[in-house]
Amino acid sequence: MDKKTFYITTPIYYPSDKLHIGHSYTTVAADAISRYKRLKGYDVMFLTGTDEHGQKIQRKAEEKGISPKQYVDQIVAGIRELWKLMDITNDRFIRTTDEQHEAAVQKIFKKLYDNGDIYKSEYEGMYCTPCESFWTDTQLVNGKCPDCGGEVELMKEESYFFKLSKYQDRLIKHIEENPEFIQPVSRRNEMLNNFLRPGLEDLCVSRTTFNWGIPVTFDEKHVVYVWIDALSNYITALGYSSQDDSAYRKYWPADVHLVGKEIIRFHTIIWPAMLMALGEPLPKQIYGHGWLLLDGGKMSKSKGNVVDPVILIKKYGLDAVRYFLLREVPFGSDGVFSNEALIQRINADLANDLGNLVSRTIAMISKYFDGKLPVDRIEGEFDNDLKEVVLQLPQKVEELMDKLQFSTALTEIWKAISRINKYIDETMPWVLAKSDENKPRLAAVMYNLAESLRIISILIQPFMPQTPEKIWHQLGISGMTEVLGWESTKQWGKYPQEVCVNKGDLLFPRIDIEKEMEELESINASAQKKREASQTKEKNNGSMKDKGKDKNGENEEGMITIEDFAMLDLRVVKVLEAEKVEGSDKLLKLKVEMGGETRQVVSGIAKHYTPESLVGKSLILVANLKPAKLRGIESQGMILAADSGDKLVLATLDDSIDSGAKVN
Ligand code: ME8
Repeated sequence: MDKKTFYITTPIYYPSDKLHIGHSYTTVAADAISRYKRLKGYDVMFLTGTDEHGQKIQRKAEEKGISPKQYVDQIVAGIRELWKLMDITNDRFIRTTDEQHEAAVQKIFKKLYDNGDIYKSEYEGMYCTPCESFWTDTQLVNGKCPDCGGEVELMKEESYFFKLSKYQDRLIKHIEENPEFIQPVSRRNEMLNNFLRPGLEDLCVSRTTFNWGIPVTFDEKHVVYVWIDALSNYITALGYSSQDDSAYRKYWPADVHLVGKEIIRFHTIIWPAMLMALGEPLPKQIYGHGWLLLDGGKMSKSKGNVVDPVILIKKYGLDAVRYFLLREVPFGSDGVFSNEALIQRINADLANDLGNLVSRTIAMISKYFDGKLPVDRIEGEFDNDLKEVVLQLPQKVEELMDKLQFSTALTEIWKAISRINKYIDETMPWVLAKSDENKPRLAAVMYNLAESLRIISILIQPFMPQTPEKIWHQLGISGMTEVLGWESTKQWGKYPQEVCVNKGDLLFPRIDIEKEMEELESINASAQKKREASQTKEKNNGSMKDKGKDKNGENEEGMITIEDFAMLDLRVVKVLEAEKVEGSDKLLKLKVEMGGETRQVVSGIAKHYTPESLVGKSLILVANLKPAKLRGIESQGMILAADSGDKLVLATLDDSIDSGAKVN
């Protein structure tokens, strides 16, 4: 019989080199569910990826003087590294710059157009670029974006529109008839009351003021609105509308789209309406989780606590970080992240409750029985109660995992761990060990502890991918698949007779909280310094981003060596021609002469210099900068300028030096 399938997605991430622990929240949760479903025997498809188009990315790349593709490539590589470090078991990683995705989005757009669900008109209204969202005047809060509180811009342009309003009634009906469709319930009510019932307006789904996006095939000056592009990933990743759509046929509709609460609106209104228009089935559930906040508000790498996932994992281990994320906050609600809370959880739950239980059990079996339990065992008081608690656990965990209640599932597991610890106090093995007569009873107590740990170690696998194997090694059952399957947790007595335990390292060493907080503070202070140094450096010279690193890739306080500097080929150039770049108020296209050679350079100086004022000027060019395309125009180098606040002045030279001369 074919296995049952389970398709789960995270949102696709905006490329950001400042990923903090909050960003990993959705992905770690999706990973826990995927692991759980695989353990239950499902054929799982777990999708994540990156959302790489849009004006925001184009602007960032322009600021850095590189092409958008160059910009996203380096960041996406970092995101993939992070997921590897976090042991994320995604089956697919989609990039919206993948050719297959782009082609499929073009087909989707065309199909919607051909069916009359997309039409051409003119857009005039407010747009928030950081959120890539359109807002009506009534939705703005004090004239600002209601999501991020940032400035919005007035946009007026010829655009294509999607007939979102046409789907309003069908959407309301679907949401009302399918209580599981939007979870948790509070988000469902919010969507119905705040957005759907007041009425939907048609959605502007193309842009002409920038070009870093997927072109509309039948009207090439338009690019597809990023959210139409991004949402489509959930089906294009499965081969929708491509030659091989077998994965689509196998896994769609998705079982769960896991998303942060701020983007639930896109997923529960725009996305289902698009699918209705395409005539495709709707996902079974969209789950909007809460945010991890810092005391002072939304998380950011530059505020008080150390929130860099790489540092946290290096210091405390992956499983501790994952445990914290999934345990600390009930899934669905907001919660506060702090380094102190993380350390307290590690000390109390991991070092004390679980870690101690494992090391005490192994130490006692080693001491009293030389590592191997005898067959001769006598059951006694407390045993039945312990077994009952441990054996009821798998079903409780399953019920909670099926509802994505990670935190409660872990709470239940830790309740059982407390019960097991209490069993040691009740049975007092150290007293039993005093007389040989009690050996069979002592053996039973030890067996029950080992067996309880076998069951616990299997159940924590979805949350903590590394610890179970360590426990199995210590229990002497590593690799014994017949006693390590998920279903084997429902049966008592599977811990094998013939094995020998192995003493191992402490699973979670206790942390001295005061010392640790001091260390974290100093890490934070030096990270802040580095950030400031690199911001200044980036501002002065966008292309220097990766230079100045020592052998370990670390930046020594933003310093570079003379060899690093010598890598730059700085040359005097003379401006021959200058003109504005169409559609951009920032960029100028220059033709410059460099010792007999001519070069074309695109430079972000249009707000500070008129094209005419530049002709004849001697400037400095970074001549060996890899060519990049800005607004589709190749730039062969970068002109040096100084900026301070709103002011920008080009580095100019007098005419006494020939063009082509080297600047040292
Ligand atoms: O929204 N706490 O991408 P994104 C919890 N590209 N979750 C957080 C968080 C925090 N402090 N910060 C971020 C996008 N997240 C779009 C999605 S999908 C078709 C397009 C979560 O990189 C956030 O809620 O801004 C979201 O689920 C994920 O990180 C990616 O956010």
